[in-house]
Amino acid sequence: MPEKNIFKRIIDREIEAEILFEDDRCLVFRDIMPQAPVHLLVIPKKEIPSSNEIAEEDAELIGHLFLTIRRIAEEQGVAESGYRVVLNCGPDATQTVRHLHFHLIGGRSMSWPPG
Ligand code: DGP
Repeated sequence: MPEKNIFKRIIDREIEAEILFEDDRCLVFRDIMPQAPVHLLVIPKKEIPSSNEIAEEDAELIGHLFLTIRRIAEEQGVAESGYRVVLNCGPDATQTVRHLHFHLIGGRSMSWPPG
């Protein structure tokens, strides 16, 4: 049996995380290494390793994740001030966890381009 990745273990409550929202399709929790006052991870419960593996059948799920991001951004008070949604895919983008996730980052001003 392949080893569960860390986010699957959070979904299955095998390791702790500060969970802000959950429904049947997704989970939102605080990043353990926050880069801003608001730094959340929005993940599907479905095990999709990266954006390279998103399938046609996942289109509605991805839309649901973005609607969740919009709602959580409002709840966190960053919808007006602004926030960044980051998806790291693969080694050049420093993806470290092979479970699709969107970083929702806000609460401070940011620069562009990213490092
Ligand atoms: P990346 O794969 O580079 O897009 O980033 C993965 C993020 O996941 C990174 O910002 C740190 C976070 N992270 C890694 N392990 C854990 C964990 O066990 N708990 C939580 N809450 N976050 C984690």
